[in-house]
Amino acid sequence: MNNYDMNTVVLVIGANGQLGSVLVKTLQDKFGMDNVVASDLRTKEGYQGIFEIIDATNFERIQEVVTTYKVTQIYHLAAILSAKGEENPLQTWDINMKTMFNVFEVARLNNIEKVFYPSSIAVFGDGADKESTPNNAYLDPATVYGISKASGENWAQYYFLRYGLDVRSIRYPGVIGYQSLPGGGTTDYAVDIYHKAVLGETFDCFLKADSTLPMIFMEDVIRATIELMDAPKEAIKTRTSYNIAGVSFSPSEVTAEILKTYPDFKVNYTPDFRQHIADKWPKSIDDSSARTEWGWKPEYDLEAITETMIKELKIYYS
Ligand code: AKB
Repeated sequence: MNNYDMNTVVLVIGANGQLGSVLVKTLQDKFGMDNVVASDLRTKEGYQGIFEIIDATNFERIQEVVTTYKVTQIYHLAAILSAKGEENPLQTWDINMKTMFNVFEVARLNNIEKVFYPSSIAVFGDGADKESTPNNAYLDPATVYGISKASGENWAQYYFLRYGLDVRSIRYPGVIGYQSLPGGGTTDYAVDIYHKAVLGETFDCFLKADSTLPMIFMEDVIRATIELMDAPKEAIKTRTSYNIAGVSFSPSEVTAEILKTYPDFKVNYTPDFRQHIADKWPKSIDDSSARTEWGWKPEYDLEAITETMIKELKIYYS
């Protein structure tokens, strides 16, 4: 059952990104084309629906779009991710925090009904157990992206406790989808590897063969996001961010799965600085809070992900 009314108007900031581009379509199906405003730094060729250019470091611009469209919910997906963020740490901090504060402040001042603020497994560091990392593990992130997300989670909780702003958040694992490409993350290899396999090319992996990380399929992560946003307010007991688990695997495990379809597929391993980032992150996630509080349950395992990725990318490249 959906607990929104006919006046729901959703603004998605960062709509051209890996997740944003898929989420926008889901939101359009749910709320109607006229009730979803997609936004990013640049327009997207062939985009269907309402699109506004927003640089989320500009408070007035977000305010303007919120007022013009009478926005009631905001999904703030724009951020500089773990690997890209390390190129210029101070700039990454500035952008990730400024955009977050702008969204939270516009939401507070305009009585926005709900805000979605994604966090990441990047909030974890050496202080957290690597296996079945619990929701309330100690957070000592080792990347500026992780630090910005750990701070953002606390600010989300602050805005809820202090102002009653209904901010909801999920710690995303690496997202795998055929619909869009990731950019600037440490988990990006897990999408790229499928493209190379389908194209018949050798894959150069920037992580070690046995570097296990938590991942999730696009369909699952979109459903998780919508389910969290649809959950009754009283059910949301965790106001920092929720762990969600999809599936955990290493480059060698996904390669083994791909080899079932492409027996000649070759992978070279040349770990770079992203290996150091991956080494600090969990291998698997305990998502019992999300399961208990709003009924989260993943559907795609590695076999199902691989089957779908190969099937869809074959169509895409044919
Ligand atoms: C990244 O690799 O930086 C992201 C993430 C796990 O948040 N995909």
